[in-house]
Amino acid sequence: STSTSDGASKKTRVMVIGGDGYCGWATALHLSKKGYEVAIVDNLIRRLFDHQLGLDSLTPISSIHNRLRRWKSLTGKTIDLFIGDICDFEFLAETFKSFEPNAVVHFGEQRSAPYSMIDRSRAVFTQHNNVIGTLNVLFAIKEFQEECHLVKLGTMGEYGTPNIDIEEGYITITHNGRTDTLPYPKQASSFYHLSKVHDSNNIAFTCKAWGIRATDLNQGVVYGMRTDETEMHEELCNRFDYDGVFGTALNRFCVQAAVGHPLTVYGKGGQTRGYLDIRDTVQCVELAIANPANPSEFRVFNQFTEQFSVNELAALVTKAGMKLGLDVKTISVPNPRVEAEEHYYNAKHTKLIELGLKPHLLSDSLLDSILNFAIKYKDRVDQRQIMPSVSWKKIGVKPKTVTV
Ligand code: NAD
Ligand code: USQ
Repeated sequence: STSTSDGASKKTRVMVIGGDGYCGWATALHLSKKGYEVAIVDNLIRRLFDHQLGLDSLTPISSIHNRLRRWKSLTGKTIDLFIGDICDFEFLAETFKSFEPNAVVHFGEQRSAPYSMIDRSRAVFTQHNNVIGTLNVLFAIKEFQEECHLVKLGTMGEYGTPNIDIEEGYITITHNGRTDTLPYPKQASSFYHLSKVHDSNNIAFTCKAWGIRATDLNQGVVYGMRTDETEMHEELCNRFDYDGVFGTALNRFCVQAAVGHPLTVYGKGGQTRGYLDIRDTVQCVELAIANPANPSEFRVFNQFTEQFSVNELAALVTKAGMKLGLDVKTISVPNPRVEAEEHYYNAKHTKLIELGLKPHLLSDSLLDSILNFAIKYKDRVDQRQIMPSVSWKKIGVKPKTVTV
């Protein structure tokens, strides 16, 4: 019952795990709009992290219940909701038996590298939550829904920053006269990024051993706020993180520029990563679902559209801010992370383009729109949350207290 065209895709049932989060919410709405039957599975723990750490989204976000009621009243479309923890196998098994998904998109993990480096208990939580959650999804597919295609959110950070080109998942190596195509070497640099490596290994093994069909989307850093669906109504508004724990590079710089905080370049600023617009996240996930992996296939796509160094992003935001009359400064913050600050970076990203991805490249008008959004909500910004507070080297076993 999975299929590629918009019309026939109406039968495809997609479970979106982590569908209350930044990428998951935008994707759930996009898939619902496209005619897929969608169910969101989420334990809302991300909203709890915000409370625990004293953080908040730049944008006010409605409860998941109000979000789904608003979606129904605007479009007539129902999105099913299962509130629970995928680490609880009984819960996950019931959602599988009740919803019978043809595809599962798995966004439901603790996704912040700094959060995973706060203290021992957060490091352990991150790896437990992410690795056990994904294992449970694999067991649920095997037991209840063996044709179901797993679309798993991984990260470009699994590869690290090697001094050779990064391939999409696999590299062909000739060694002592023999040649093989092997998983691309992994060099993750936080307990969070490592959890994704562990997931990839578990998924690859179960594809081989059980015949699971899976796509690992090694996503780069996501930026942007609006998608066609989230901008339909303020109650559908997406979250937007700018704090030092959950905020990501470009989104943070736009908020910093809007409130007159200097842009926080860590160390030398040569750290280069793949980036993509959230409108391309939703497009990529739909393409992966519409073109499923074969049984036993462990498919890996590098999901980003352009590469930038942190210094390049700071320069782009400075220029866009000046056009809006903002006085944008940059400071070099001692790097709280352990990472290469000047390095070679050239990562392949052709497989999603081959499936039909039409990228939204970073443009002046997009920067302008994020900056204007940040200006609109600037009274909600807590400037004390901007500087980084988590150090890769100082992590210890003692529970870290949140100082106010
Ligand atoms: P997010 O924190 O906004 O959303 C994650 C959602 O998953 C939250 O709503 C949370 O409550 C839920 N969740 C976490 N653990 C769960 C569990 N055990 N059971 C049920 N629900 C659970 O994160 P995001 O930015 O939307 O990222 C989504 C995925 O995409 C993550 O896997 C992340 O690693 C990946 N990713 C994100 C980015 C980015 O820049 N945001 C970049 C690359 C990859
Ligand atoms: N950085 C700065 N200043 C800042 C914030 C970040 O210089 O204010 C630097 C970091 O040191 C790093 C780079 O920018 O070198 C990216 O950092 P980030 O916080 O934007 O992204 P990262 O920690 O890598 O994590 C984010 C998401 C994660 C996802 C990952 C994709 O939170 O879920 O997996 O992006 S990737 O980077 O490709 O691994």
